[in-house]
Amino acid sequence: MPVDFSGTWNLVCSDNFEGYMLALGIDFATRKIAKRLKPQKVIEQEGDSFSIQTTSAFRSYFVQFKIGEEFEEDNKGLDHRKCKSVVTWDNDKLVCVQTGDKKNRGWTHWIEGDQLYLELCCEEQVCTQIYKSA
Ligand code: VLZ
Repeated sequence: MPVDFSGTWNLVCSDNFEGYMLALGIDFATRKIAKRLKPQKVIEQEGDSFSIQTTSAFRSYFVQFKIGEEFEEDNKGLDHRKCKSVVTWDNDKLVCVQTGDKKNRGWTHWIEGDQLYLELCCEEQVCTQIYKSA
């Protein structure tokens, strides 16, 4: 039985989101607003199918995928760079590799205790976020 990420999750802490946004080339004004946000994630997991809705007061982002199936991401509302993404399991971690103009771009989700973790990577920057069940 794989881990179940399904649920509604609220951000409780975030480290180096600023560095991640800088690596993505997000402008100063947007970063200023974005770093204060407390996004909520609604994750739906059914077998190999996932959807992740990230909502905030400022911008929101939706992604849908199946494990092992490459899909195109537009990163609309974020940096708008298109990339080819694929999500796979690494033991109990959900690992997304986002291939495009930016090196080492991707994210990893895992659960520890009652917390949902998210590591966002771009180039040399790593942002770590922790979410708690709503
Ligand atoms: O999450 O890649 O859960 O897409 C934050 C919106 C969304 C705030 C960040 C506005 C998406 C920021 C992070 C404006 C620059 C992400 C994946 C993993 C699913």
